[in-house]
Amino acid sequence: MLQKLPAEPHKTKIIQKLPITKYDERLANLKDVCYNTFNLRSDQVTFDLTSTGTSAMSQEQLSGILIGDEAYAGSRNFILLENVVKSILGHKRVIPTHNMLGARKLIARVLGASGRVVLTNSTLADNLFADNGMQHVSVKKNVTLDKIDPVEFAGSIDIERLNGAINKYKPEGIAFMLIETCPSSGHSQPFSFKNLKDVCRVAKENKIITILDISFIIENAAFIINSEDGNDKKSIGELVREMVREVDLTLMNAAEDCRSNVGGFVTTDLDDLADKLRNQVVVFEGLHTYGGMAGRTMEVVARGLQEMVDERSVCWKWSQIDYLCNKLKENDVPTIRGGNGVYLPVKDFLPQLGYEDNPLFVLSAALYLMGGMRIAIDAKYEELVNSEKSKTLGCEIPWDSFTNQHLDHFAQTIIDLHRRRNDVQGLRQVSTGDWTDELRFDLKWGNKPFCPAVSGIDEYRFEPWKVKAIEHIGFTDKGHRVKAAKEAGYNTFLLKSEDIGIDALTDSGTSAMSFEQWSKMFMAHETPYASKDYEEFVSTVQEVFGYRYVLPTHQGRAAEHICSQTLIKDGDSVPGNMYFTTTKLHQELAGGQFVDAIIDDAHDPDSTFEWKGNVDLNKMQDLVKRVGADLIPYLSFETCVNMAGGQPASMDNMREVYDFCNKHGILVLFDATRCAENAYLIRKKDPKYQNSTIRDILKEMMSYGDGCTVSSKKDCLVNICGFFAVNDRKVYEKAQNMLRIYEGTITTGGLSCQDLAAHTQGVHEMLDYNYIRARVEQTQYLGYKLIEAGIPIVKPPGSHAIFLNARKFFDHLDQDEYPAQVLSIEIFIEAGIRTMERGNVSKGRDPVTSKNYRPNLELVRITLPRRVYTNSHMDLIVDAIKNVYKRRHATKGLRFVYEPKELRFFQGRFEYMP
Ligand code: P61
Repeated sequence: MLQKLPAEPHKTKIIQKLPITKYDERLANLKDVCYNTFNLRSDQVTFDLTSTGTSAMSQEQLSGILIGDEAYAGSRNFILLENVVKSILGHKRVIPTHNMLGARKLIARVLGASGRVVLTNSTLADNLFADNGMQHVSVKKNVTLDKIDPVEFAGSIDIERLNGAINKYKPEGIAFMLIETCPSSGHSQPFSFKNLKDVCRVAKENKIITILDISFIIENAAFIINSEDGNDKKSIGELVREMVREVDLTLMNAAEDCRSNVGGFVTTDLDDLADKLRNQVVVFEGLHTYGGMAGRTMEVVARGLQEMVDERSVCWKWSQIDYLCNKLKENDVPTIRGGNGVYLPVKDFLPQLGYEDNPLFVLSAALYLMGGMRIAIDAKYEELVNSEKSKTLGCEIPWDSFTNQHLDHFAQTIIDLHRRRNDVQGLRQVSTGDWTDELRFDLKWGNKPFCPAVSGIDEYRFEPWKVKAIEHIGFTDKGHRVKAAKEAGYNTFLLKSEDIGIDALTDSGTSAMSFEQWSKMFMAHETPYASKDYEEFVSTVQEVFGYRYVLPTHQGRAAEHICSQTLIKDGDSVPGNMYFTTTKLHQELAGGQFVDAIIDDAHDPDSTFEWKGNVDLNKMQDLVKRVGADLIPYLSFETCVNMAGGQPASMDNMREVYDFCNKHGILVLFDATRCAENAYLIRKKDPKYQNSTIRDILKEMMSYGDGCTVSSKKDCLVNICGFFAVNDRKVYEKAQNMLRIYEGTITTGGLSCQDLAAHTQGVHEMLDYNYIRARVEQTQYLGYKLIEAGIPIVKPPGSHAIFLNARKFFDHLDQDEYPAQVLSIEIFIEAGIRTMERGNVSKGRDPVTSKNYRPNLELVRITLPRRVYTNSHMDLIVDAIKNVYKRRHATKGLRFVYEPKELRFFQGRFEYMP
């Protein structure tokens, strides 16, 4: 049996922004294309629900794009494809083609002949075969729509019909037999393995060539493993080979299960046939070693073929379709579960519409109008209406590109439409055409709305991006993790990333970049000197942050080094709203002393004050009184304070603090590392800003300061980079010198131009309201779920991380038994989730007394990378912590077995107390 997975067995590597539209725009778009969704432009469509060429690739596959050997003959990519076909499918010969039609064309030329028939389980005639004079004869088992679900193996061939057809047309009159895996013309229903064997036996007896269309072999195999007796112990890989062994040839649309955007091939062990097919390739496709595919496409296809039998990714697609299907069924929506998605029976869905109302097109247009989804209808019209395909509309789910939040949106749209189905009116055809893409419609009743607007449907609650590339994540069993934890000395910093499932150690440099960022990187011109990329970097930061002078640095601490050395002199005091390790260190290295000026609430994990990042003006006043404003070069004002739990400061506080500092000649320098998150929380919590853009809020925030340091590895959505920006020319000039000495040229800060280009795009993306909402709300989602489960956390939930209160969690442990360290390792052992200790271990020992500092906050930080994990992963984290909480009193403390003097949390090793 395939295992049900609660969350993706991968993380997101690259995202692409989804075009998001409003009801009125969609209505206008529909009118423009005469209600035929095929003709909507991709930038008008939020969700293209076709699996063809739309799946996310693995990062290994994607990198294949750069490994194309574009040799005309005998390329390395082709050799790889041959080898992978041998190992995955078991066939020794492969004939590459530009896509599925290319493969069918070769077959038609080699095996077809005018007047012969094609016996098949497809109900839709193949236009290419028809064009070559062949007749389509469906011998599929007859199963009525209401009987398909659960698993009737309705894609099987009816042996009696098959024998009847062979008798009628005689083996000589039959070109070949084509068996499609989960045919889309039959609601993506599988055939059984037994049926495949029976059919191939009959074909062999009659000397009829058998061809298996393996475009959806994984879905078909998954059905067999899950529902056909005697197959539940097989792996997907085994079954795929066994299925292929039954037939003479396979043909593949590589834009489906291979998860390429394009490409195809034919495989066989029959040398004669292979040679004939190769001879046709040169006529129609290209050369026999590339077949009309770019070398890079062959690489992507080969890697995709190799990966397609990966059990966990199959389990995830299976779980996702079950998830969507169950949601619909629970809400009484007529639904058929297909291998490749869910299929909506049109008659049951819109019973009031007759054939002349074009209900299939109505349903497609209505789903676009209601939820921005496109399920285009792409066929020869005459053939379509005579096939089973016209009876359902298939919402195909591509591999890995949508999250369960997207699926929730699909379900909600379909459910809402179904509830209001009686208000939906028909479409009348206003132009004829042979092909569905040519058809045009108008409303049947011109004055009545086509289908109702649903209030709230435009309030999107899903990630405003789709997944373009994924990275597989380590999955291990508990036994393995117990061993790994021991080997790592019970320190999460010492764990290997391959042992980690969900890595919530940090949000620093761990973001998924967008395709747009990658494309900007590729367009950069490398130089250590002045460049366009540098100029754009500077002008974007100037425009967004509002400061006059900008210096790129390789990351945050480099900016802090320069800023501190430029502004602080020996004996200065530097107030800040809570310390951060690197910030404080650089202040001290420059001769300053850090003074905590955050409000007291920030130190109380149970205070639910919503601006726990605020600076306490009384503390500032006291400091000025105590040391004098002359010895305070600047206030370091952090946005969404990391160590306080990702807590924001209010706009009012920023304004008041700036006024105060101005009066005393003290500069305000923001640590604007998490400034977009702070801006979002201002918009959310302060009614004065609820209609403002993130860009405007951020600009106003920064106007209450004289400059900033930023680690761009957080909000700016890059894996590396930082900057220092100021208004004062003298400070800038001094800082430039530091940059030249310590970092790189003044125009790169030691970065590549690619990094600068990715940053420019990242800054624009962080200001996108839909993005930043999804980002912060994911953290909030995790926080409130934990609170609901009674888990003690720092309240209120912040922006980038949730902090568990380990002291309360393990109330039976003394702080010198390092409860936060215990909790972080227990969460790893429970579910492979990596978090960070922020308590007694991190704080260290008092050098005078040698005693642990025993800080007030004994916390574990669960930090969420941006755009990387989904809410399904969040649910997994919650479940894991709940389990650790249940057994908390049986959990023992830790003690050091190796304790470094400096920053002991990084390298320290522990053992459990006896
Ligand atoms: C983090 F355990 N933060 O949160 P750099 N300012 C602020 C930060 O959060 C920050 C930096 C400056 C990290 C990485 C980290 O002891 C640690 O680009 C508000 O990392 O140089 C970094 O920016 C420094 C984690 C840093 C640590 C130091 O995970």
